[in-house]
Amino acid sequence: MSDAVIEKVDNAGVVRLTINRPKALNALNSDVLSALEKELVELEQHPSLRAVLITGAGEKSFVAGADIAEMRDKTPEQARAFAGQALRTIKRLETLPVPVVALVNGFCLGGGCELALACDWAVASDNAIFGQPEVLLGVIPGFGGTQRLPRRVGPAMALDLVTTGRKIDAHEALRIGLVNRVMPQAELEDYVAELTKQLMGNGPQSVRGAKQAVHDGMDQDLDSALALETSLFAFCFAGEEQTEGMSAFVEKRKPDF
Ligand code: DAK
Repeated sequence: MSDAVIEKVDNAGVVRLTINRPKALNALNSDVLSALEKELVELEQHPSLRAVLITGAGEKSFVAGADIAEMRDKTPEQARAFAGQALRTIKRLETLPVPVVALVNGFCLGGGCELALACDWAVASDNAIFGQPEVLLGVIPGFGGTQRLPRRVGPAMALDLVTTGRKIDAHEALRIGLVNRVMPQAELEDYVAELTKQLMGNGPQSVRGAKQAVHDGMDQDLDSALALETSLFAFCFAGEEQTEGMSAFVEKRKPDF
């Protein structure tokens, strides 16, 4: 395993992870997944984490999928273990307690699309291409695509994508709700910097609580989810953030979180 497959930059609690295999269009092999999981385990313990950005090295690709050459000769048992490693890693990314933003700067296919689906935000460059082309390779999505894609875009469009394997451009991805924004590639970084600034200006505990309410509530029936929201809402009143936020409003000043 090599740390060279993931670059990490920590800027005041905003951590940027870059998958760094540009020659293979940042395809996910076991080394990349192990390195990514190692970083995520560390981030779970980060004392002042505020947001995580994840992207692919270069201007051509976010992640072009799981590594096909590595997968080709796997037995069913090995395939199960590989999928298990990927699912565990992607779940760690999804359940980080802070917003996770995917900067989708090009190809976002197969396992790459499944990685982006586990992020809270996806901001795509206008040259980005999305798809779940696994059926063209004689398999189905194995990193959560058949489950997270219908939850994100609805079952009809998910079935369209996973059964045809067709690729869609960034604008169609935006239209179906797969991504939050599409930006000209030259403006992607500036937009994400602005987004990060906006997130950092909000109460850190309330941002975490809002994320937790959405994520945990989605897996529950409505009444249970509403009860969860009430608990998390009430919990906000136990800390200093709510006092500062509401006092700032009343005193007509900016809150200092
Ligand atoms: N894996 C390995 N290498 C890849 C790759 C990939 N997914 N995608 C690209 N590369 C490599 C190419 O082989 C090439 O390497 P060299 O020949 O230079 O050594 C280099 O990246 C540049 O790619 P191209 O020369 O092909 O570049 P183009 O611009 O011409 O084409 C492309 C770009 C993205 C359209 C094309 O590379 C492409 O179609 N790539 C494959 C995309 C794809 O099919 N992705 C989905 C992979 S399957 C599981 C079940 C399923 C899965 C996983 C687990 N279990 C149950 C265990 C499946 C997951 C997938 O993601």
